[in-house]
Amino acid sequence: MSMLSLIDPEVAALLDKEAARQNSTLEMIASENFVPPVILEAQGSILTNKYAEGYPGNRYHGGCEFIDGIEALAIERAKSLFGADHANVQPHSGVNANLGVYQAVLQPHDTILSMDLRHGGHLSHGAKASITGRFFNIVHYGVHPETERIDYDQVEALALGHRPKLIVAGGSAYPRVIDFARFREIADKVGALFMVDMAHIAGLVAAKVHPSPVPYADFVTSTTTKTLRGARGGFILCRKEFAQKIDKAIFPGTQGGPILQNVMAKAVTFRIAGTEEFARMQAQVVKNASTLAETLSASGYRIVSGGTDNHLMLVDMRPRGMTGVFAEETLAKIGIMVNKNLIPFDTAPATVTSGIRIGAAAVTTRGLAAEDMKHVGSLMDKALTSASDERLLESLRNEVRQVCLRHPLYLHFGEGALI
Ligand code: DSN
Repeated sequence: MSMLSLIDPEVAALLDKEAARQNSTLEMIASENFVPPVILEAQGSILTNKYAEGYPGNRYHGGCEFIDGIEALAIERAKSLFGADHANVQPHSGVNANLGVYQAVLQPHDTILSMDLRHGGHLSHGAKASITGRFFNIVHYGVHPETERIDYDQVEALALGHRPKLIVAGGSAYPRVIDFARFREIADKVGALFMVDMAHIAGLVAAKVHPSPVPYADFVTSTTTKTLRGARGGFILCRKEFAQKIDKAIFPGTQGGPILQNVMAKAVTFRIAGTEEFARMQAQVVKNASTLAETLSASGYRIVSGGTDNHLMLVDMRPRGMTGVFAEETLAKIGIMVNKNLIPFDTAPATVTSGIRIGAAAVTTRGLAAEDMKHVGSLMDKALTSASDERLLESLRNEVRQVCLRHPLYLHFGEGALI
């Protein structure tokens, strides 16, 4: 019997149910993944007992000699993995990392040029509902209506017209490679700073299956979750000249004490992300995503921008007469988890949407290969096509359970079982 079930059976029962849910469903929400057991161990460690405001060698609390060693390892590993001058590994999340950059180099009401959330950007890039949309003057670029790829000419025209202090690239629902060099050129033309939020693609970047933003950006922010498949938290990479400003912007600027068990798990995350097994898995993520996109496209679904270069795709459900919310709910009935998502130029409300976002990272961690993705694509299509046939849905749910049983979580981790 676990300690949790003895001390708090109510919470333990819910945790058991969540474990069963994770085990028996196919997780295809693009931002999710399954961390290696060692990350669970690190995040559940005694470091949660410690305060350590400040940075290695310069703390506001005593007793930090070992904590300093752990944070220094995380910093050095992040720098080495991504080839950066400086790393701050304390942001509690991706949003906190972005706030840290804004705090470091912007004043309230300064102009940020960033990707529209409705075209694949992120809330913390200035969406109205976010604090970032309230404190800064936000100008958005989007994708081209025909190619559905970032319209770099529009980015340039907006930059010339609005003279932003900061240009932001990256997002949470953009399936194509981003031309960081072009962004840098535009930023230089208008004297803007350039930040890339690589949270979704950080694992692909670490594995070199997506171009790195580090040589081009002044600041690169990220989470250590998603494709990087590690600790729950964020980090910032930056050029040497911004190191002090960034550190001050995180502590004391926007955060108090770091969550040290997560800082330790970040150190482990960066170590694992430098291995060949990790790189092979990331290449498989990209292959799995494109195989699924082709499978769905062959069944009459429209893949936004015609395909994917990374771990995710946006599927336009309209050619099959469906909405995003219908697709999300129907797929959940057979145990395939995706999220409804606005597609570029969507006329449906955000609560309905015309599309879904599908990611291949978590199922790849689980050990699914390209052939499995064809199978998953056909299960999806069958469910969506016959959504009112309860008996069919039940048999598809069983098929999904069988796939999950063949790839159990935390027993078999595909190639490189322990990491
Ligand atoms: N924006 C959330 C997502 O991509 O699902 C997480 O940052």
